[in-house]
Amino acid sequence: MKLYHSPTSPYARKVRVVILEKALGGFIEEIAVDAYADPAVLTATNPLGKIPALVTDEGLALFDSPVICAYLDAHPKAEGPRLKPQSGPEQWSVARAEALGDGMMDLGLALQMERRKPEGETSPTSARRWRSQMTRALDTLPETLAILPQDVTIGHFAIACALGYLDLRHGDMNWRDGRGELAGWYESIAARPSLAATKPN
Ligand SMILES: N[C@@H](CCC(=O)N[C@@H](CS)C(=O)NCC(=O)O)C(=O)O
Repeated sequence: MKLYHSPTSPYARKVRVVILEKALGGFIEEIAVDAYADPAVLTATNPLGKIPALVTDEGLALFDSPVICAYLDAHPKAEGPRLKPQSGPEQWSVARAEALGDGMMDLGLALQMERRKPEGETSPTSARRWRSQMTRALDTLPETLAILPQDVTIGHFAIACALGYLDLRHGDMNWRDGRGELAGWYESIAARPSLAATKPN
């Protein structure tokens, strides 16, 4: 398999965490690309031109990190317990947590892209709205985490990768302020080898 990624993409980090958690590293070649330069190898794989994108051994190109994570979680060579529960109420609390983490990545990325825009093309109104959506999402994380299963899931990892992206790009948001419990949770999950090995710098 081949994974197109970038070391700073939070979505790609989530996939790389799953690869490590499921001991699939030996079966996947990780290829770093700059998605914003539209390299032919990426656009031929993902017409949307986004990373992460995975090419399976059968030659099927998969994209959108939740799809890739689900594929890897169910891979016949994957080790360890499923990161996406397949039934019961946990199936939906985990799916919801992954969607929330991914949505926070979307907001963080939109804010970062906004910064790169030339003067005159930015929208302070949109940026304000994205920041307030991010604050609201951060404030609901304790209750989101409280209904997740005890064992780690893709929901835990999506949220951890979203918080890691805030540390990387949006330190000025000071997300830990007034959120001691969440900061403590993050500190402990960030120490897992899969998250430590994929920490962007
Ligand atoms: N929903 C997608 C989002 C992927 C995404 O937006 N990746 C960014 C990098 S962090 C990208 O490739 N952007 C390139 C572009 O939008 O042109 C996922 O979960 O994989």
